[in-house]
Formats: sequence, structure tokens, C-alpha cells
Amino acid sequence: MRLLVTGGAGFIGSNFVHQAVGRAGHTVTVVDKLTYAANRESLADLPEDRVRFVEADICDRHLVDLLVAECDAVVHFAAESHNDNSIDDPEVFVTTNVVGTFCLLELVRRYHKRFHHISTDEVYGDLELDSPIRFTPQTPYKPSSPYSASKAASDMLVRAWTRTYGLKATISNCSNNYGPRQHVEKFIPRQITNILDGQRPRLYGTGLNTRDWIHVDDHNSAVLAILQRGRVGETYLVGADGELTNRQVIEMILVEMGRSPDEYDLVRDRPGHDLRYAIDASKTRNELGWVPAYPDFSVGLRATIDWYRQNESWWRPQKAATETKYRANGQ
Ligand code: NAD
Ligand code: TDX
Repeated sequence: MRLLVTGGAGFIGSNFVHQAVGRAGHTVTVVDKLTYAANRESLADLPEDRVRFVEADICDRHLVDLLVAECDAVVHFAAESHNDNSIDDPEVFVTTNVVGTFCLLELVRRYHKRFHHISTDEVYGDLELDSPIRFTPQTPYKPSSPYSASKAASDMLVRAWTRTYGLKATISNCSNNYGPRQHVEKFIPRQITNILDGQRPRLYGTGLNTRDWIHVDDHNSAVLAILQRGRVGETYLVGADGELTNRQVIEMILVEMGRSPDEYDLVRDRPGHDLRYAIDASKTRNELGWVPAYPDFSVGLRATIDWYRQNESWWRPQKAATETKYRANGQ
């Protein structure tokens, strides 16, 4: 297939392009605005005859029109993705995540193209810490932050366009991703690179908030399975049974990097901080035969630590400014 991948210079999108071109044999056009979160280096070493890069905003309908017209399917990763940023400055989250998705939907409608929308488990809000409940495709939407509200709004647009205009669309809601090429503002890369810099990891609040971690390659293999075998109009939840408290994750990183597991600081909590996310991915596993390749978080974490050790030139340019911003917020 000829895929149009929005946000393909970001964390998950760039890893998707590597997998889509390498393992799945697709050709790809990336459309990306190159915000602070993008890194052109993430798309290095890809075959030039199979990957094309176009710098553009998904809200620029005139420019993106031509790209949608010539593809077989749009895989939509582009978004403002960081909760902390959405609390400080929410406007661009509405513009890119809601209006940007609207612009793509209108083009996909015009050209009758297959559309896959990448979303998050955060649209379902949060769960109690000590409960057996996990999110399913039937869980009602209850977003907490400006980021998750903007993602929930974009999901609703996709659902409405699918029902009203018969769009050939699918949605996936995935849990927290980790792996190579993730911006150092996010939890796991921030802590790894802090330790590499001789700084102590920084844990928000009590550190008991729980996330359901999945390796980025497993998220992307699920997206490819949905593109190939998913039923139009359906929502698929993607997760790898990787529930851990933030404190457990920090302790694992510290021990893996040869430090004492208590060498971290507790810092100011995130306003409205979601307590716990947990995904029940049984529909995706049973219907699509999807199986994660990293069922053991510690294996993927070790590989991720090695990647940051070996790729300092990739993350170093963003590190100082990211930390300056966090420190100004008491984090
Ligand atoms: P990211 O911030 O690393 O990358 C986002 C990319 O989108 C960047 O390359 C950026 O330049 C691009 N972009 C932003 N605004 C744009 C615009 N207006 N036009 C064109 N390009 C634009 O994000 P990520 O972590 O890779 O997340 C990708 C998608 O996956 C998002 O939709 C996010 O909501 C979703 N998601 C992320 C996670 C996670 O754990 N990171 C989990 C579930 C779902
Ligand atoms: O320094 C930190 N210390 C800390 O304790 C940072 C940056 C985060 N945290 C906590 C906050 C969260 O409980 O770690 C957890 C993970 O934080 P983030 O990496 O900011 O991720 P989260 O807010 O859970 O959202 C992520 O997963 C869902 C992605 O950023 C979203 O794009 C995705 O939709």
C-alpha cells in the first residue's frame, strides 16, 4: 500500500515508518509540521525510493489535499502529545488534534480513502488504583486533561464521519508507549537521560500513579494488523498488560543503570493527574491474532536504556531546554 503517515517524524510515527517500510513492505509519504517534538534524524537510514518526506501542517488543506489524493490509506499519528504542555498552553492542542483531524477527515471523505486514527487510552479518564477494572471499547469517554479532551474530540469526529458519510475508518486507543526515539520530555526518556547526566530522576506526587506500558513496536504492529485485517467502523484497544506504578518504573531504571533504587526526588504533582490506566486488549488479540513481541517490560526497558546510551546525539539538543522548562514548573 501507499501510506500517508501524518506525524511520521515524531516518536511513534517514525518507528511506524521503519516497520511499515521494513517488515510490511509498504511505501510511505510522511507529512509532518516538524514541531519541537519532531526529529528528522528519526527518519534517517530509510530507502529513499520508498519514503518521501513533506513538511506541512495537517491543517493546511490545500497542500495535504494532493497527498491524500495519491495515497491508498492515511495513518494519522500527528498530534500535540504531551499532557504537561496541554496544561500550560492548551490552544495548539485544539488546533492540531481537533481541527487538524477534521481537515484530514474532509479530505479522506472527498477521495474515499481508508483512514486509521491513532488515539489514546486517556480518552477514558482514569481508574482507581486498587481495582481489577480495565478499559474496554465499551468504556464511556471521560477525559481529564486538555490533551486527552482534544483526543476524545478527535475520536468523536472520526466516529461521526464514519457513521454519517460512510468513511472507511478505524480507531485504535493505545496505552503508554516506550522505546527508541521518544522525546526527552516524556517520563521514561527523561529519567534515563537524567541519570546519564548525573541528575536524579523526578517523580510527580506520590509516584503511585500507574501506567500500562507497551513497547512502541508492539503498538505499531497492532496498527499494521488493523490496517490489514481490521473491520471498518471498529475501535481497537491496544495494550500489553504492562501495568506498573511510576515508582516501580523509576526503581527498575535506576537498578538497570547501576544506581540505588531510592536515588530519586518527589516533585510537584501534575494538576488533575490521572491515577491509573489499564487496557483490556482481548478484542484486538482475538479478532486480529495480534500478539505483542515484548510481553516482558524489563526486556524492552533494557533495550531502550541501551538506545539512549548509544544515541546521545539524537536527544542531547533537546535536553537542556526541556529540563529548564520543567524546573521552572517545580518539576
Ligand atoms: P510526538 O509528539 O512524539 O510526535 C508528534 C508528531 O506530530 C511530531 O513529529 C510533530 O511534528 C507532528 N505534528 C504536530 N502537529 C502537527 C501538525 N499540525 N501538522 C503536522 N504534523 C504535526 O507524539 P507521539 O508520542 O509519537 O504520539 C503519536 C500519536 O500517538 C498521537 O496522536 C498521540 O496522541 C498518540 N498516542 C501516543 C501515546 C504515547 O504513549 N506516546 C500513546 C497512545 C497514543
Ligand atoms: O518527570 C516526570 N515524572 C513523572 O512522575 C514525567 C515527565 C512524568 N511523570 C509521570 C506522569 C505520568 O503519571 O509519569 C507518568 C507518564 O508521564 P508521561 O510520559 O507524560 O505520559 P502520560 O501523561 O501518561 O501520557 C502518555 O501516554 C498516553 C503520552 O504522553 C500520551 O501522548 C499518550 O496518549
